[in-house]
Amino acid sequence: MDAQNPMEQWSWPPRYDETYRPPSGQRHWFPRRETMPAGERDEAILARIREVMAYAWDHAPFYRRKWEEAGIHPSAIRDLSDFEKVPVVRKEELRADQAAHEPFGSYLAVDPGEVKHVNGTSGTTGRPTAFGISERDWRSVANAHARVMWGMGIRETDTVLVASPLSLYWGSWGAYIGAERLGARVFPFGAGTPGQTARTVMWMKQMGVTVFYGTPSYALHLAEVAADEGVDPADLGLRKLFFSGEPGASVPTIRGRIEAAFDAAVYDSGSMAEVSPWMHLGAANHEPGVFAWQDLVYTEVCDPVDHHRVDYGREGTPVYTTLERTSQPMIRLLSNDLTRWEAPSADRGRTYPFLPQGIYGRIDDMFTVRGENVYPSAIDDVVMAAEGYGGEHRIVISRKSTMDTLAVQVEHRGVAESTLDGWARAIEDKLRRALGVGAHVVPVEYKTFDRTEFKARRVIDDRDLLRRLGSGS
Ligand code: 8LE
Repeated sequence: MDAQNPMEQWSWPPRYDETYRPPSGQRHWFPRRETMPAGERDEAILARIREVMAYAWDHAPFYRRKWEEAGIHPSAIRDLSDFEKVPVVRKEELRADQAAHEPFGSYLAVDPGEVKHVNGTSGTTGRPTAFGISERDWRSVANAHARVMWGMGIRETDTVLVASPLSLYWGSWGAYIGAERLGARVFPFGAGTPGQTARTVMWMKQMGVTVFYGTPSYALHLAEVAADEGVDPADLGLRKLFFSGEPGASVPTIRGRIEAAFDAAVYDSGSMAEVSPWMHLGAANHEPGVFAWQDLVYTEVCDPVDHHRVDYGREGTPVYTTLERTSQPMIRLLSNDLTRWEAPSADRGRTYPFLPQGIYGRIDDMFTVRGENVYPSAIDDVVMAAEGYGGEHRIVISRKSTMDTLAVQVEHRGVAESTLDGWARAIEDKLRRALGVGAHVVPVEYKTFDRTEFKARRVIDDRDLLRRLGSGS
């Protein structure tokens, strides 16, 4: 342990020794930071939050305006409960602020000349948001990601395939620079162009790829394409796959399908691009779920209405604060995702709060059918476990008179025509038990639906259509 630096390279602004790498057999990149008593770490985090807030107050007019309006000054934050009073930042606010202060918004806290990398939201509708990243932040993210990937057991001897779009998407670049910093070989194949997936399979074999990064949906699609090409995905030689971007790696059925297809270990990861290092959620030993690496991005699982932390054991929405970003610091960014958190426990090998089911959905994607809240990922979990599941499905919510109904169109493969009805009824039974509401299962032919190379969109909400036409309620 470095006596000058009791938390191992913990400073503001962040500064990392770029030559550092632990011995290969060591489990933790920074053992002290990752295993110290959570309470002690929280004290350091509180001091850091005050520094980050003071920095934002001085350098980012967006935050000063917002906090002045709320009557909050950084010096008033005396404990982590005080911090809960700091108003959350919504993505719409960032978008509006960028529109008013082109191109990076008034939450840019460095001189525009210091912005050396631009990424952005990849959404096709609405105004995109630009991420202006300084060289210092780029390096902080690389160091953080190398550290989390190290925790997944990725080593310098690995070849890491980046199999999500290498364009504006921060996810791909974050994985790239993390793997590079770790000293691994990086193979930026990307994803999303026609015919690319079959070529990926070929190149994976040739390059001896050992680690895959992408979305869970894409890994399943890749397995399907490999099989179509006559290659058993388990023979591709992968040791590990790690994911971000959508639920899946902590959804037991999806996780199990990926593990079985590739005969490799699966790790969940991810939060939001705005709070890169997004990989602040790392892996637990071969179990679903993720850690909240609080010393990188301080995560509060909050009540979605009052934005105060919920107790451990409860469900809420993550609110994120970057502790190592200087160019566009995010201070209490509201995710509107859903998760449940558990208290830190030394038994898990890292003393971070733990999210046993990962992030299981977005509040906006949750729908209510006959009074029950339903998450698409809960439906995925049931449907994908069915023997004879063909690889894709669609969830259709529609409105009959005043009642919402739920139907799931499920591809089948290898199910005898005469038994299809029973097959569908059996899935309906399982859905009823898992969701608490009935759903109508409609079997459809294998490959009816398009596969995605990025994030899946499986929900078709007919009620939206009704609303748009003005005939819904
Ligand atoms: C469940 C984290 C990153 C860069 O991979 C990403 O996807 O960031 P992006 O594009 O800003 O999208 C963030 C949203 O994707 C989150 O709010 C959440 O709804 C979803 N998401 C990302 N990672 C996960 C996830 N949902 N599990 C994940 N591991």
